[in-house]
Amino acid sequence: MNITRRDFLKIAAVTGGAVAVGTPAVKSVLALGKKPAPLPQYIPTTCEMCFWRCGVIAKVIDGKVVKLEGNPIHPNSRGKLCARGHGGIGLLYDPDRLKTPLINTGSRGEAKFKKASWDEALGYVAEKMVKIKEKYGAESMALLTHGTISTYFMHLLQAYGSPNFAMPSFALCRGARGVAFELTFGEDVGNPERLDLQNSKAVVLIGSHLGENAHNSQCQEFAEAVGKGATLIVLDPRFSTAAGKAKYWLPIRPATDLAILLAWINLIISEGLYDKEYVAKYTSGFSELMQAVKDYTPEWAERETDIPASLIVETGRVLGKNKPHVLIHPGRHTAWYSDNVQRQRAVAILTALLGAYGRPGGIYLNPKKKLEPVFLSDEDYPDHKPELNKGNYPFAGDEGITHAIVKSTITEQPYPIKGWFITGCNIMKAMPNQKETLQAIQKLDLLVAVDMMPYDGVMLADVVLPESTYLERHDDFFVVKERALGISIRQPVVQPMYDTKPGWWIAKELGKKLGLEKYFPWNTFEEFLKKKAEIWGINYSELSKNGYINFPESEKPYILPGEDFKFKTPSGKIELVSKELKEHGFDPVPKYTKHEQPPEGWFRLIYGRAQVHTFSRTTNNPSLWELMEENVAWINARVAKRIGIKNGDYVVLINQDGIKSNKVRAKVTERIRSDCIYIVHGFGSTSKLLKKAYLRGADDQQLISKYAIDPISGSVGMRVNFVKVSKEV
Ligand SMILES: Nc1nc2c(c(=O)[nH]1)N[C@H]1C(S)=C(S)[C@@H](COP(=O)(O)OP(=O)(O)OC[C@H]3O[C@@H](n4cnc5c(=O)[nH]c(N)nc54)[C@H](O)[C@@H]3O)O[C@H]1N2
Ligand SMILES: Nc1nc2c(c(=O)[nH]1)N[C@H]1C(S)=C(S)[C@@H](COP(=O)(O)OP(=O)(O)OC[C@H]3O[C@@H](n4cnc5c(=O)[nH]c(N)nc54)[C@H](O)[C@@H]3O)O[C@H]1N2
Ligand code: SF4
Ligand SMILES: [Mo]
Repeated sequence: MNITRRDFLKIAAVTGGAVAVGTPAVKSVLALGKKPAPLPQYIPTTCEMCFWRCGVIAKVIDGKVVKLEGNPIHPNSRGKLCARGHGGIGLLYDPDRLKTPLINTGSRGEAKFKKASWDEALGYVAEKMVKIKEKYGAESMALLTHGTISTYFMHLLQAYGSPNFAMPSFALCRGARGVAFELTFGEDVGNPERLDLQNSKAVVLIGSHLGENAHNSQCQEFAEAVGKGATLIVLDPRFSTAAGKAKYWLPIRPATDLAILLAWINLIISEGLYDKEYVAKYTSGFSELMQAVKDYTPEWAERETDIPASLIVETGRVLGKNKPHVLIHPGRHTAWYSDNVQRQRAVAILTALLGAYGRPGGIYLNPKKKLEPVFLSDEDYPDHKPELNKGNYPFAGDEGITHAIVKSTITEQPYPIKGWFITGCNIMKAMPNQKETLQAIQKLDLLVAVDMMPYDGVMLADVVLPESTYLERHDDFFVVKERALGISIRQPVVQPMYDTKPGWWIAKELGKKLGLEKYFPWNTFEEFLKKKAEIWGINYSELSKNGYINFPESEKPYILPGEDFKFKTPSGKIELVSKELKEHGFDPVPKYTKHEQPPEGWFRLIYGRAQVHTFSRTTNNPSLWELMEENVAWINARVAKRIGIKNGDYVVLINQDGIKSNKVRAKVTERIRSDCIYIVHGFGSTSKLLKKAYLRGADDQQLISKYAIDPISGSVGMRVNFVKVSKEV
């Protein structure tokens, strides 16, 4: 069902307290002595099945969630949810959920769990944390975290005295893009990305497999752009869902995208196809850029990328012709090779040349309004030793670098790390080189996991603390920058099941046991939210009733014609040539780097998303598992014939380090190049507590035993592993 705005107003009226008990109809049923059917309630909240964070309306009957729908007034959902969003019910009622705190009674990672009370489990953790602080210093506790829960545990960790946290969202996801866009435009493109797809006349997808990557409103706008006839150019070694909609599918040789980007930049400059006025007014470094790219001809790019020069020219001209209404998708998962920032810089430079930043159909601007930060407490954090979570990467982001934490734990340099919290992050699936992760955890005195499900990382913990799902808890407000600034609320739609607790409660109670109660000066999280709403001048009950409110006056999506617009770079201009990179000894204009290609008989392992799953976290979800029980290995049809593999055969993948995957079915297809094998990320769980996901499909991470590092940002290159395929016997 698609709820219209009018329907929603009706729904809001029902949830707003006008529940129909006592109406004549109900009375007459009562008079007959029959129990009235319970009336549904419609409660708005925010999805956490992925990080797009759509507005959800939960239909609840008799304390049970029966349906989840998209909130029509929320710009990320626009009345619709993706399959995973609907699948939130599967998470809530998954029988394999963590139900009580657990303590491992075996050796590290043995998962010999005994049930514990909250008091016992938190007491155990606090005692170990006190010992770590006494012996090594508070900085020796680290946090690997992802999602909303991060807020509370980063706060707790800093109150305790450690700055050492890291999230996969930087080095393993969109960090390189953020750095590249900040260096060029002075700001990242945001999360959700500020893409004006609905007005694009040409769209370039470099990887970005929209449709399989199912970020809700982005996919809706993408479909709108395609429906309105935008020319779609897809660079992907695999014929992705998006490639199926494209006018140009360029099956690029993996690891060579920078070549085509540089050739397009060169072509657009040399043929005068760039936006001359925009470039003159808003950019710096144009002549230096022109010199630096002049040898990157389409013929040279053809040799690198396997894409005919004539097609590179034709598509480059499409971009020039449609400027400025062109969206070169800035990507999201950009942790590909060792030159991620430079590849993303080329995307940013091309966007600038086409005059597409701050223009219709390109990347729209941040809303004008800013909300003052409201912290969980006014207390200052204690002083601490210098952080080690950024490694030695000059442009590492504030979200930290996961592999810097892992390396320091192993080497004890610059100082030892002796405790890890893992909250909302599956360390065995998110981070490459599982052997390294396992080596690191053996050095720890304490490993605590806060999760909802016994996924692989949780099984390694000494103490497991079960969090309530997003449908059972309050969380901090979400500030949405979707054209206008808005705020989305998360609130419980049902009471927490089992002996689970919200993340804020767990952090606060542990804080109390550590003598840090002054950092949690509120009793319930709703009390804090109400205070925050008051400071921000928001009507809390309206927000709670509708799920989302916005500030329409904050919308200023485009640079006005002739406007004296200042970018947030040191020069106030778009930096085609990056002074900051130069100062740090890096190329100020991207230079092409050649990456190793697979030797004869080997294939590059590439990976991506399935429309109905989120990373590893939904593989056991009963509703979504039904839609896709395991992943498959895409193998080129000619290759499969040569090595005697038929569609549907079980195969195993073996990587350059001799690591053998779990068995996985072959998908024999013309829709992938012959030099790579593709699997959907997140499968092949080794947790026996997951009745559905256990050993279903192959785990890409297991095969990613090698990774490259981008020296600029610390962003990881995960597509540098080669595999062989053999039939499972
Ligand atoms: N359904 C669903 N949607 C999601 C998520 C999810 O888990 N499930 N996760 C969300 C998150 S956090 C992220 S970061 C994004 C990730 O999604 P994207 O940002 O779209 O990820 P990419 O790595 O860009 O895209 C994967 C595609 O890259 C192709 N590819 C592999 N190697 C190369 C190469 O060398 N060059 C080119 N041009 N293409 C290549 C693969 O064939 C695949 O089609 O998805 C988001 N959306
Ligand atoms: N090989 C490979 N590695 C990758 C990627 C890839 O495509 N291939 N993708 C990368 C990208 S783009 C990203 S963003 C990261 C994602 O990395 P992660 O976010 O770590 O992804 P998941 O594997 O889904 O693990 C999430 C864990 O958090 C738990 N969880 C989910 N929601 C909640 C919650 O509300 N509360 C609590 N307490 N726990 C929760 C889940 O049960 C699960 O155990 O992985 C990165 N790593
Ligand atoms: S895109 Fe889907 S899973 Fe992600 S927040 Fe929206 S509905 Fe939930
Ligand atoms: Mo990501």
